[in-house]
Amino acid sequence: MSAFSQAVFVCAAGRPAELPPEGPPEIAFAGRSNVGKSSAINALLGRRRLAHTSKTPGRTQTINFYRLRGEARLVDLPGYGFARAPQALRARWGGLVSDYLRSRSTLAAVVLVMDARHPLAALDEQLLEWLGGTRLFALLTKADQLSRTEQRAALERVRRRLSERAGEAQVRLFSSRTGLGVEEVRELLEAWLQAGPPACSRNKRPPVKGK
Ligand SMILES: Nc1nc2c(ncn2[C@@H]2O[C@H](COP(=O)(O)OP(=O)(O)OP(=O)(O)O)[C@@H](O)[C@H]2O)c(=O)[nH]1
Ligand SMILES: [Mg+2]
Repeated sequence: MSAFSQAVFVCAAGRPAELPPEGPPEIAFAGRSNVGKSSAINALLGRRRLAHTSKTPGRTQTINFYRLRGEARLVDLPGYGFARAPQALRARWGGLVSDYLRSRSTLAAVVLVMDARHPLAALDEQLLEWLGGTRLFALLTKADQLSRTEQRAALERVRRRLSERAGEAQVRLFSSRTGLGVEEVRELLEAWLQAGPPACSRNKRPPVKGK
């Protein structure tokens, strides 16, 4: 049976003090607001509404932890770049997310979720740079909105960009709506979880600008 079946919600952290203790390996889903992070988690877990989703950007406001079979966790992060959120809120989410990504020693990989129609936006590039050699999975969501030709072009563009960085990386087209990529992404993430955090890539990250 897949590690992704029968997942359960563990907790939501709105402040660093509310994060659950480090333990099992974690895979965190990061990306701009509204790209489909929470929807991707639901699709991978085979659940419709375990993670809350919304048409309006800024739905996920806490770091939400889901436990898989065998203890590993998927982690749903608040999105970045939500321009209409008040400055104070944006600063709080940004701080919470960057602290988590920077300091979590049990982080096995980051899934960078991007809209396949416009991947590698400025904030995605910033995150990429900042993550250094962290093991990375680029998920090009909403691929159902693109033609085959456009899908191939997006995939190629992101693949080329990721080949320039240090650290292991994968990229796949994905659709929470049609199920495109779901099974394959599950299998690859499961393999990464079994492998645990890579030995030294976490040390390669440069300090965060402005912190
Ligand atoms: N067409 C299409 N729409 C999608 C897909 N995935 C998500 N959506 C839609 O995109 C919107 C945002 O989805 P969410 O999963 O809430 O996005 P999020 O990245 O978690 O957003 P925040 O929590 O605000 O950062 C919703 O209206 C979803 O129905 C997809 O694969 N295809
Ligand atoms: Mg969300």
